[in-house]
Amino acid sequence: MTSFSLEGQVALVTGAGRGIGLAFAKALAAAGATVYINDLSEAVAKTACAEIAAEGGTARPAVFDVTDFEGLDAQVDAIVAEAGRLDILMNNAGILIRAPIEEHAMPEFTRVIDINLNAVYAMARACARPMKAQGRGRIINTGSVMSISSRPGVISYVAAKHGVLGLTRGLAAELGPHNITVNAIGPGYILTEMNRHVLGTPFEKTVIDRTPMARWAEPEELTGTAVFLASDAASFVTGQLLMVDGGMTSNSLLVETQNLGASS
Ligand code: NAP
Ligand code: GCO
Repeated sequence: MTSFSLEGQVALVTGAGRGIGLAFAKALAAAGATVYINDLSEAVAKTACAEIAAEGGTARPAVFDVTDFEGLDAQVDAIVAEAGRLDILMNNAGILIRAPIEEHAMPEFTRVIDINLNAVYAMARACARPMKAQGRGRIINTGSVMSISSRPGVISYVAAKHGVLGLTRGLAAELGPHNITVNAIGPGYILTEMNRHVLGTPFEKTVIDRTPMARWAEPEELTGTAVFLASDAASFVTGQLLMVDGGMTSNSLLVETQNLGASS
């Protein structure tokens, strides 16, 4: 069995009905895990399960709102009762609101923080229980370039994703003695529903100009990092944020201009 194999393991991916979460779920299933697909919609979750089954994988729906904080223990217990274990949690569910601060009132700010940060903690806390009993676990949080940088118009998202980095480090410290690793993946700009509204606007090229690889990425380009962190190959990796951003956060200038002066 290769150290990248997830055979015999059980994973829960939140927000896995589409986009990055669905790509994560498909990759974990392809590596051998039984994957529980969390989404708000039963129909969406079941469709995702059918797609994974069609690819030869095993997936089950897990329909709940990650902000139902009081109900999460029961949701996790139901998965463990059915599957017998829970090895991997991918905290992926998230939303984004793009608005200037004047239009970014507390209800909007709080909703983003609840889903993108508070639910990450609540899910980790609920899943750490069976992982501690098993003596092993993997928690992988979806961060962002906005975990270590910012831009105008997404203030609640920036706050939440910076918080995800802190949670990742804090949970790694708390859970390391229990052989539970906690890491985050920091995607760059990915072609999903979350960004549908900005594609075809000048913002699309703005991103390209600041990305050394000069393009947006597909969700599937994040999945190798997810399988690595979930597998035994990453048994001593914890508390880390792995950026998968085409070089954006390691680059300070507009790509189209940063080569100027190279010949001097
Ligand atoms: P997406 O296509 O909008 O998918 C978000 C998923 O989260 C959907 O399946 C959605 O369910 C689910 N979700 C939202 N609120 C939920 C809740 N309260 N309970 C359970 N599920 C909930 O977005 P995405 O681009 O795949 O983003 C996934 C994650 O990656 C997010 O954490 C996002 O911040 C992060 N990220 C995205 C990018 C990017 O460029 N796209 C870059 C960096 C990080 P429904 O389908 O039912 O709405
Ligand atoms: C935005 C984008 C980003 C990406 C992602 C970048 O409007 O700036 O949606 O926030 O979703 O988080 O890593």
